[in-house]
Amino acid sequence: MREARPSDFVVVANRLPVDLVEQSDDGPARWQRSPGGLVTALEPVLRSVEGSWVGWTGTAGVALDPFIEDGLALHPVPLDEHEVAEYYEGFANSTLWPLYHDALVAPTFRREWWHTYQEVNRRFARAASLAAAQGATVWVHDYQLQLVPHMLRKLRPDVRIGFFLHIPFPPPELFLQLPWRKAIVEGLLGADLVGFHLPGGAENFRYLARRLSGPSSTHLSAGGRIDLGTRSVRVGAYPISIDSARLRDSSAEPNTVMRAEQIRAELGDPEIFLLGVDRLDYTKGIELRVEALRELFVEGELDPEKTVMVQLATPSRERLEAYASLRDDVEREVGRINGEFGRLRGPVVHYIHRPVARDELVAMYTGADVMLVTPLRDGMNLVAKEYVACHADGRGALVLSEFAGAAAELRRAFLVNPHDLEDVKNAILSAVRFDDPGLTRRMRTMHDHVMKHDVARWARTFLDDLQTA
Ligand code: GDG
Repeated sequence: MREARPSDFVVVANRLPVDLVEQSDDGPARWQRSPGGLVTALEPVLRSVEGSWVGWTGTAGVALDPFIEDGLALHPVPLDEHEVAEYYEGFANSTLWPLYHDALVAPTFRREWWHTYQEVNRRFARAASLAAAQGATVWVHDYQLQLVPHMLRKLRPDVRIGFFLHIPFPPPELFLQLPWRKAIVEGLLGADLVGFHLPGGAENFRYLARRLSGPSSTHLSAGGRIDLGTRSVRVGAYPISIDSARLRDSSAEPNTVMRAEQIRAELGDPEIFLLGVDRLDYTKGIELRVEALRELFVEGELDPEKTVMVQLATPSRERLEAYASLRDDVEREVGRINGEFGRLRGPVVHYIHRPVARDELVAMYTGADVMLVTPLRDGMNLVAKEYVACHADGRGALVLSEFAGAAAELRRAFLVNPHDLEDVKNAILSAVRFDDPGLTRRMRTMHDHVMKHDVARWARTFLDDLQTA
């Protein structure tokens, strides 16, 4: 069995791609793979070069030596309770997350959170420097670790560093509110390549780098690179995607098709089956789609006897006040619509506040007539792409917010301004005109796009550009 020795390719992310299932004093720790898109995308690369992954286990107070799990070298970074509260729940999720999502909830600026964020980033940088072999490639992910590129470069000038941001990079007027804006920009400029989902994010970053990192030493060169004098940083847009073929194939499996039909029957065989799938987060616009549906019932535009919506709302960041109060709001709205329009045989909105198994999720995607994706701001939104991948036959329709990164690619969706309730209502009505042959054409065009632009292509493009950066 291989040991966790320095690797030529290292991924650094807040979380390891495994969850700690059980740890007792006398027995060994047991792990379960958490197969997110990132792991799937990077798995071939990680395996071909015996790569490593640096990240937190997800449990406070667990300190473990590097170990191999299912052929992957994992380097756990320990966090104690206090650090989880200040680095993760505090600076990452109560300062950066709201600030980067249009300040939908007021960001909180606290100096002690910032200090802990720096300390934890330093720990990740040190762990990455130990995991990386001479001249290795290190790919750092997301808003929790924006200082790591600079810190790692100081420790290990020999490695090649990529950074990818999974959430939007905000416009300057918002970013400039951040008391530690200069340090964050300099943190990112430690990378050789900084990637965003959209050209707009890359543009925002270039502007801020020029403004905050000193006009004398920093200027833009022709290729959109940021020239720092001694070296240059490449900046670009790399829209993330999903394992499209795998989803398409599982949606076509007989078991999935059967389960999709069964779900429909369990829902009372509605004529219209609408679906929402989100982490329960205030960026996702869950309440507004329930509100739109309620108004369509009130106005008689849709028949509650023939319409059912399922909303999966996976629990998320539950210890934060903004999330607890969002849960109250959503549950009030769901209670209200069901109070007004539900029947003894069942509600009009089935609200599920639990994670659902992957197979069950795919069956829901496959069976739903309309997918509602209405975030107020979203870096990409993989749910939109997952739904489209499950509809090779052209059935189904997607209502998609203009403010999701996915809208830049899925132009044939029913695009809506989620702040405009009438717009959302009209889009839902267009999406349920099942006799319109245009619906099939729209879905097929989007399906083809998602099949071609999958997550493997995303990873390859980023890593190729990093090699030549
Ligand atoms: C961030 C950015 C960007 C959800 N509920 C269940 C479940 N899911 C899966 C979905 C999807 C994933 O979770 C959610 O991904 P999204 O992209 O929609 O949203 P975020 O979690 O906010 O992700 C986002 C992404 O990073 C990648 O860069 O697109 O903009 O915010 O894959 O299927 N999966 C299962 N059960 C559930 O109940 N199994």
